[in-house]
Amino acid sequence: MEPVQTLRIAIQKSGRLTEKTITLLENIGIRFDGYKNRLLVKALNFDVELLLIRDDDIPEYVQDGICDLGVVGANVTLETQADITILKDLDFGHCRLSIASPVSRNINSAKELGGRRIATSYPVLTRKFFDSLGLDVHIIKISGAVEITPRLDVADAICDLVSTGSTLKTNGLRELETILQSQSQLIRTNKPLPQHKVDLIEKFLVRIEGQLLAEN
Ligand code: PRT
Ligand code: ZN
Repeated sequence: MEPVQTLRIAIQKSGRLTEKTITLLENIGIRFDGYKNRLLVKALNFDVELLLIRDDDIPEYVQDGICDLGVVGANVTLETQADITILKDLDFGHCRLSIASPVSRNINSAKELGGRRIATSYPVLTRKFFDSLGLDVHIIKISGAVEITPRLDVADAICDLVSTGSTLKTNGLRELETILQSQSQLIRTNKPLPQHKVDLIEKFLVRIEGQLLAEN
């Protein structure tokens, strides 16, 4: 089979990172002719294409070399434990992964949660954090609406992403501890790439660095 030569970049199909990612790529000079409701989009002016997928799948697609580059939150890359290289922090999609518990429960520290039930979409990172405290907890993996689980008595505390903190507040939860600071990153496959892709990635990196400097 002929090797694929077009530089393929995995980005989030539809979510918080999508628009900012497209804007960044356009700001460094890559032109696209519409990307909504499409899975694979070719650039008009470079030998580049975008694969639009769920953010959770991006690190593994890059790890496996299905895509050469990806734009995804550090929270997702670390949770999937993918073997990739981080090329650049992109300074958007900032958030933190935090432990929170109901205000009504009078828990003041994550250290008080040994033996308790913790609901999260980030079981790997949550387990690592409690292991580092030497605490055993029951981790309940939930894919969405984690913040409601203490009220339903499904969990005693949660580990979830926070940006403004208003979701926690609305749900009567108090942030106890941040276990990870996250932002979007440009990641690269560790699989060997042909020289023209290496050169193109280098060129884009220089432009991204210039763009980030200009924004700050
Ligand atoms: O469909 P797909 O799987 O691609 O999308 P998704 O629903 O998994 O992800 P999406 O689009 O919600 O988020 C994509 C990425 O944005 C995350 O992986 C983070 O890297 C980043 N990000 C930045 C956030 C937030 N800020 C954020 N606030 N992701 C989620 N949230 C949620 C959080 O889970 C909680 O429900 O927003 C709520 C808290 O927000 P505040 O402002 O009330 O604190
Ligand atoms: Zn997701």
